[in-house]
Amino acid sequence: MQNEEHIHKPYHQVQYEQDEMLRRSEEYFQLMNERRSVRDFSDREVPIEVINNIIKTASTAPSGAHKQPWTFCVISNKELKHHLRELAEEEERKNYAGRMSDRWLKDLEKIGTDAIKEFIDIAPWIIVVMKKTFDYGENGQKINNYYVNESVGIACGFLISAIHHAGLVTLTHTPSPMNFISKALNRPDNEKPYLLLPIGHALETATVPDLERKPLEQIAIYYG
Ligand code: IYR
Repeated sequence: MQNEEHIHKPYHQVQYEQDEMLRRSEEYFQLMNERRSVRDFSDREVPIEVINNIIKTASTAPSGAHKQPWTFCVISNKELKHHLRELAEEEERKNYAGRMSDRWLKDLEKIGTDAIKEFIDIAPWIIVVMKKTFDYGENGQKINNYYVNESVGIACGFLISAIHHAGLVTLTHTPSPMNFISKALNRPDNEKPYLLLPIGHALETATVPDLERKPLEQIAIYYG
């Protein structure tokens, strides 16, 4: 649908023959299947240009009414990282010491997490993804956003795949509650913290839990 005010432009799809399509889909699966959430970070530097490209990739995600309701807070300052770590650990200590149910703690045993979040200090970059529940217009009026959780979740997926594609590692950290981040990063009241991701290189000695992914039969249903 289009009217004179909102002109559409031609779209040219990049298309492949079936065998090439199959090869590309297989190759991309193989790449993404190597992705792991990593907790053992090295402090090896990563150029800001790489981080910027990763963020630009995340912002290609579809969003409700193309509002792109996200802000990526990029942090490398050591003092600020340490401040965030201390605040995150304060909440996580309470989570592990009673706010999380026994069943939840049991489910996490195989992952081996605890309240210590050293990676926030060590990883060269922290990105905090903020969701914009609404926007402010030029005259300070509130402007609606739509499907904010879905939109920001999809953008985070793009972000994580771009990080992996660049040969870096990350971790989806959700210190809970996350309100402390808004104050620490001095963000306006229309933004709420969504996800914290340390980004960098894995330590040579890094380990990850020996987990398996569900096979296709368990995750897909086909309707002939
Ligand atoms: N936010 C806590 C606990 C935690 C929860 C889930 I669900 C995980 O998959 C991993 C951890 C933490 O970051 O330790």
